[in-house]
Amino acid sequence: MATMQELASKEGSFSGGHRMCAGCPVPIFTRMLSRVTDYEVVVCSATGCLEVASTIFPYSAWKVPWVHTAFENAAATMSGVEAAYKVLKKKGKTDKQIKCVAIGGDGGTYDIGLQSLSGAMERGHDMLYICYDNGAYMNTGIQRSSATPMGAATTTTPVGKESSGKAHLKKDLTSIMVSHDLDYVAQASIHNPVDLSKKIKKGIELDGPAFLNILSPCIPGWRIDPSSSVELARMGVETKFWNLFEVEHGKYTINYRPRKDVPVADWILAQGRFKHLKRPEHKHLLEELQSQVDGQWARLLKLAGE
Ligand SMILES: Cc1ncc(C[n+]2csc(CCOP(=O)(O)OP(=O)(O)O)c2C)c(N)n1
Ligand code: SF4
Ligand SMILES: [Mg+2]
Repeated sequence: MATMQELASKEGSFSGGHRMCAGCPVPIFTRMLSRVTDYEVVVCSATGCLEVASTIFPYSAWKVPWVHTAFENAAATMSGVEAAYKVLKKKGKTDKQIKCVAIGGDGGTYDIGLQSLSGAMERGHDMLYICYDNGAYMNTGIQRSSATPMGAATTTTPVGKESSGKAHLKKDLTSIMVSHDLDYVAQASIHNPVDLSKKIKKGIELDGPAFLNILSPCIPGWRIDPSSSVELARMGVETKFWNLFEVEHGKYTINYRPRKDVPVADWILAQGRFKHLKRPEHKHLLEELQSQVDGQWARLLKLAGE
């Protein structure tokens, strides 16, 4: 694997001048796609912030071939691209070395695109599917998704007399993808470019289906300062809310172990979407979130055979 300096000197797959919010961390990984590999990549994005803000007609921030698809079917669209490439290769009509990458937000992946993703992975298409998980339907005004953490305020889980934010637990999509017995499943975070770039490279270059779930803080959705997105991703990992691991045909490897036990409340209370949890009547929610995080880490250690 090249050093970060070497990677940074290669042409990125994504340019500046896009219209993501200032401080949005999504371009950190979209730039890497062409840098981590010598394959040519074809990218497809489901509707969501990335698609809307990177391809406002007649402009495009993409420097690689890119396909727009509907909200619910990025994986199905990329299945077609991959199948067409295979046929062209078989017929000798191309000698290019191409790899396929489909990208969706959490709404487009955990929720509406899940059947499309599951089908493409089960059929074994040679593609990397990347979910950037910012924990809500951000592009349409911050509605809750099944990836929204419990207790978060969104426009469809507002905080008031009757509600303390989202009442349900975050879906564990990464485990659902592991149960597809894929060649590669991993969790990464935008604050750790070394780990992130290795995982993107692995997922792109292996010959088979791969899934990567990336924690991506959102400035308006998390109600945070534009300068803090990388720090909040780091805190998400340090508090074990979001663990960095990879799974190859069921074999788990933990890629990062926080050195200290940092309470999940430190991460939660640094975000405006959870500010109501500072009130004493919501103490039990913080305790519940901590016990979920503890249980999640204990389960991961067990799965990794420790
Ligand atoms: C079938 C359908 N329903 C609803 C929409 C409206 N829509 C477009 S993007 C979006 C939210 C996307 O959320 P997510 O996938 O999490 O990406 P983010 O905006 O957070 O980047 C919604 C609801 C749509 N385009 N198509
Ligand atoms: S709303 Fe959130 S995910 Fe969308 S561009 Fe802004 S910071 Fe990025
Ligand atoms: Mg989202």
